[in-house]
Amino acid sequence: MSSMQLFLNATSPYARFVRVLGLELGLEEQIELIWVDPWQNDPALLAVNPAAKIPTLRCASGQCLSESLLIAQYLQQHPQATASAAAGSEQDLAWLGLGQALMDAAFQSVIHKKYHPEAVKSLLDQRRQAALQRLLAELEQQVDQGKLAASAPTSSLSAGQLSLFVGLDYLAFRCPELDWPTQAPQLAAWHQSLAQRTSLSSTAFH
Ligand SMILES: N[C@@H](CCC(=O)N[C@@H](CS)C(=O)NCC(=O)O)C(=O)O
Repeated sequence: MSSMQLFLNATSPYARFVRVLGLELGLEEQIELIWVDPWQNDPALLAVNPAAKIPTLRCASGQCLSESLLIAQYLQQHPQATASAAAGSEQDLAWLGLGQALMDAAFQSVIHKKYHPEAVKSLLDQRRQAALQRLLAELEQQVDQGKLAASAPTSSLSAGQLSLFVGLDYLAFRCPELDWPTQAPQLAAWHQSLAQRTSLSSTAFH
């Protein structure tokens, strides 16, 4: 029986990252998925998170956790987690930060455009676009230098690598006009090499 509940929707990069990490940690049976709409003040979500944000994780104790990176830390320390996706190296923390930054820049510009179409050319929007360009350039360089390398389908991926994959996938999903694979072809090859992994293919955005 599931001991935890993950509140999520099908389009949040933060929620998908947590869900994928749970799968990679072998916690699938422990996590019940509760689908909610965070933009509609869903009562089920408000009952576990006054900020009405996903992801939110209700632990077996009833304690409710928010913020994807904190939930990730909790899952990695879960007694039933397999050690494989455990993180904590400096490199992995750095990737987690870059993955979160990709999600933040993409999500904020998308949501801003949706709710304030008149402000699309705002200074904030320009800053997010510039950040996305620099993030892509940095990651392309990391692949070029062999820091970020394709791994065998059976080998474990770190939380940071999962976060990068999800952030890039979100960028392709919500900002197709950016065509990031053309701008960062080696990074695109790295991304493509992971796409068939079950935890990633079974959680694709829709
Ligand atoms: N920093 C948070 C971001 C979570 C977040 O912004 N989630 C969005 C969905 S992608 C949300 O629930 N938004 C609802 C709202 O802001 O009212 C995390 O890492 O979990």
